[in-house]
Amino acid sequence: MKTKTYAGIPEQFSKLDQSKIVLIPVPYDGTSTWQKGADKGPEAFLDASANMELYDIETDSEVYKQGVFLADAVTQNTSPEAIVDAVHQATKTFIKKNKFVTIFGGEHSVSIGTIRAFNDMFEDLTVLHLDAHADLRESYDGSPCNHACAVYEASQTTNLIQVGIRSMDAIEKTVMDTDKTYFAHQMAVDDSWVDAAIDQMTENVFITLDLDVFDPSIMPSTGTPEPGGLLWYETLEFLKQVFEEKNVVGFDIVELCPNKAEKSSDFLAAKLYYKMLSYKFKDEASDESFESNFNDDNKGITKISKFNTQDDY
Ligand SMILES: [Mn+2]
Repeated sequence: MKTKTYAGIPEQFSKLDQSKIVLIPVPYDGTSTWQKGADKGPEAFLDASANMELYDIETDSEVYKQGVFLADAVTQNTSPEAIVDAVHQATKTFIKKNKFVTIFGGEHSVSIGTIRAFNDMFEDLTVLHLDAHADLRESYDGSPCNHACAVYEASQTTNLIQVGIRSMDAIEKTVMDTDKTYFAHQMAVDDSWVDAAIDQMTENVFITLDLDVFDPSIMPSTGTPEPGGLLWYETLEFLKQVFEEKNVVGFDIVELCPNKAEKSSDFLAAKLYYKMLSYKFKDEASDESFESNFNDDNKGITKISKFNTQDDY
């Protein structure tokens, strides 16, 4: 897959050393239960990204100039446990290099590994989970590393906030914290969820975004589309506010299940990824260096991670 730079950006912005951003593709679809194809997600996403304008009107920025390193894809697929482990290690490796680490799946079980890595590295982590599905099963189909279990571990180890939920099993009620869950049917009639959710976040926020959180009218190409999802601008408004008010430490986007006859979903995913980067770096001129979260413990609580630069990995 790694035959080109992310979005076709010039080589000078794609080298690991100079890049503030790392993108890890994870083409994995081992545990999906209905429509297969999320393993083709990263390729379709990269393809669409290469056909996207790189100037963002809203933020008046060209975030690719911060540097985006396209990492080798994580292709381990011998078992659900093995992929989670490989994603955990790859994610952690790049966080330790002081990069802003992003991951594109693949199905949602890969997020068990990404969340574990960020939770290892950042104090007091909030996981903001956008999804149609609660994904809170402790195990499913014989494995705790199934896509239906994507945020069970996060529910036990982090401050988990769930947004857009409209499908779950009754058993998941025993795990769910309903005070920190924003159901789609309530969000549709009352927009107070935006501020309420942000108020519940700690400073360090990791975002895990399952593309099926969007309404199938704008995002049909997912493994398990559910009616009644979020639309484009309300999602961007929410995300922009999170990036402005919190220290977003990284994010993953999962569950693009591409369909050759329907390219707009691929493009939505590409644009969403680029928007999130644009929000993250909108205040940084391209020649300034990325202020890492690790180097300067005196900057205040927002910039402290558990990571000690003296540690050998
Ligand atoms: Mn989902």
